[in-house]
Amino acid sequence: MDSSGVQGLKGSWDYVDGENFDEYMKELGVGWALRMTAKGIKPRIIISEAGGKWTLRTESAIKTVTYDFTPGQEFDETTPDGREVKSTINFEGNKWVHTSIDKSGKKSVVTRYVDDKGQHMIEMECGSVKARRWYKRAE
Ligand code: A9M
Repeated sequence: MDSSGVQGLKGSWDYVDGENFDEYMKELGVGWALRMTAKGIKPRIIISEAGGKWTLRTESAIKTVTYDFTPGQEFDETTPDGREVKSTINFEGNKWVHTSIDKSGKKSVVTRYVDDKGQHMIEMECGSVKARRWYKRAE
């Protein structure tokens, strides 16, 4: 398997830490109770691909959410907080760039890549707010 670039995101990842995620969720319009819940959990992300169709699954004790996509093709996504958005994921070099627009027109961009420590880095942007979370490969 070619494990360079985006291919290297395949597999299972456990949450390590993050910065500014609460502000990002606020900007998305996520309410207080769900933000508190989200802060308290350490999700596992599982990324797989079969025949060009990719799946990202986020597992936690509270809730598990999954989406399937083909790179470059718009799909309907339900976010972990239950909003319905139109999403497109493009692979750009070693980055996975996920752009979503919700029904009120609010846009968010989530970029994923394997960083120089071998961690799965997630950079999130909504309006002027930026946040990051990073995951390590699950044993
Ligand atoms: C992302 O994948 C970017 C999208 C994050 C959307 C944030 C909405 C959070 C709502 C929380 C709902 C609480 C239920 C728990 C569901 C488990 C999924 C947890 C995702 C935080 C996240 C990377 O590491 N960001």
